[in-house]
Amino acid sequence: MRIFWLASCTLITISFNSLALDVKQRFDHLDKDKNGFLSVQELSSQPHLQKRMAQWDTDKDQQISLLEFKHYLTNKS
Ligand SMILES: [Ca+2]
Ligand SMILES: [Ca+2]
Repeated sequence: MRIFWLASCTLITISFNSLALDVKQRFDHLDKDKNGFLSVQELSSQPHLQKRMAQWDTDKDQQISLLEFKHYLTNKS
């Protein structure tokens, strides 16, 4: 039973890590000037996010940070 529990924990950790990696890869791909933030221009290939930027730009710096991007990917409906 304990082994089963450990195995599921490991699986959850692995899938969580791959999701995090996927987010980072997508973010880096969009961050053309590699400044660590996505500007409105850089979001031109993501019209859905670009349109809702005000909603996801929670610190209102007019850019999407990795954290904000992650929130968008995990919460968008
Ligand atoms: Ca950028
Ligand atoms: Ca922001």
